Amino acid sequence: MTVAVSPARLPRHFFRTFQCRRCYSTRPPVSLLGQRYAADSSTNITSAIIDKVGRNLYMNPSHPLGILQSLISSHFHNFNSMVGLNPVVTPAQNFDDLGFPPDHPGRAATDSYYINKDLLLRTHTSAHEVETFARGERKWLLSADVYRRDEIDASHYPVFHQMEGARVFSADAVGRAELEDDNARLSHHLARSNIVIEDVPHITASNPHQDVHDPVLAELVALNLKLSLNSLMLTLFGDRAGVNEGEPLRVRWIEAYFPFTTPSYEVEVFFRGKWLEILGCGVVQQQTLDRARVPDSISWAFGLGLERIAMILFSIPDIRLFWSQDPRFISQFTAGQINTFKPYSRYPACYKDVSFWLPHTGLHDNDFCDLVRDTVGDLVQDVVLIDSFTHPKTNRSSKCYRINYCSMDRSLSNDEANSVHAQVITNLKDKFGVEIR
Ligand code: FA5
Ligand code: MG
Repeated sequence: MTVAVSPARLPRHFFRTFQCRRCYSTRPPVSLLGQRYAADSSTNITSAIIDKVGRNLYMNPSHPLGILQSLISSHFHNFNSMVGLNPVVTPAQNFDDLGFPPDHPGRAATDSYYINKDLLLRTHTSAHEVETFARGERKWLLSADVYRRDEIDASHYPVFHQMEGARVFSADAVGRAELEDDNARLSHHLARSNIVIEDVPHITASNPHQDVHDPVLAELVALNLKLSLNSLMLTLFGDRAGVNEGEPLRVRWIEAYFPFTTPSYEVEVFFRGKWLEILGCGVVQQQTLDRARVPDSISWAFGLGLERIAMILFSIPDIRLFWSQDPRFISQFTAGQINTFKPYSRYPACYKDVSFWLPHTGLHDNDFCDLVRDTVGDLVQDVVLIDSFTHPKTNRSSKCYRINYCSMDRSLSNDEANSVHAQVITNLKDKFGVEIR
């Protein structure tokens, strides 16, 4: 039931949310990589994000992300390695073409950065699968910056980097022979190495092959995917001083689900007492190849997170450091070398809490985090929701977040932390109409 309420009867916080300047004024266009895009009511990209677009950290040969990108490219030396694709994509490229259902949470404004209703920053490198297959690439890698609205802590940053890889085989006797040869070669190489692999069956009722595929061929492709990635894990982590401390490398395969692959898997690596998710992968849904007009073929694909792997390999403790321009960070790395990062100092954490009554429309954690990031940049180390309740009588909801302000490269005075915190509170009131408690 919809009840018409005259504005005069609305509570003050409700009124403010809907009459804020951002909602009714014409929004300024968004400038990105020399292009201007019209903004609309879907626009939620912030200036903190716009500043990061075009930095291309992974293309710098002496940045840890660039060093890792080159190492992976040379492991897959006969794959065509692509870089530099524009991060602005359509929802069709990022979601529809890959079979994401219309109600998938990844599409929501709370999870993705929209430039306007027709364009967003890619949330994964898979957004370029169809166009790359359509160009006729059969063995390819694609490295790029990707963007997601997310929580704030040491392993989450709204911009990170992925590498997509894929290999296409012809779905006939020639493809089958190529697979059998390659699988034998890779198995032989892995059998001689110090690696412990926890596997899952390639194909199960809960992780099925596609009806259009010959089950024997699908099994060979899934095996080739697993062997290719186990071999990459060996190149990256095997026998590397300090990573395994003399223990064999442990890799674990897990059944997964992606709308654009089946069967699908995730790979985890055991590192310093914890299993870390490194990548997602699977046998490409035939509709992707059909859409790219690649007939009579079958393919595997993977997408890996460069920061996650680089944090392990270089012992980088905080994901913000990848963006640091401090010479004490940058000067520690050399093209072609993996060395252990030596932290130059630790600066004291400075915790500030903010408690408020939520606006009538609610407030998503990602909206809160994005506002903090946009207001204070990399001065925020992490944000934790420490309290949340609904008043039993008034039914109003309240949240309390604890923000840890801590710079990566200098000591922050309490006055400075107070002043940035005050700015966060002002912006919170202006943008979302919350009532501070
Ligand atoms: C994907 O993005 C899929 N496109 C991967 C894929 C490609 C599957 C091709 C099948 C075929 P996922 O959201 O799990 O999947 O991300 C892949 C990897 O990116 C993760 O394993 C992780 O290493 C990295 N990653 C994901 N979110 C973050 C984040 N917020 N910060 C840093 N790294 C992240
Ligand atoms: Mg995942």
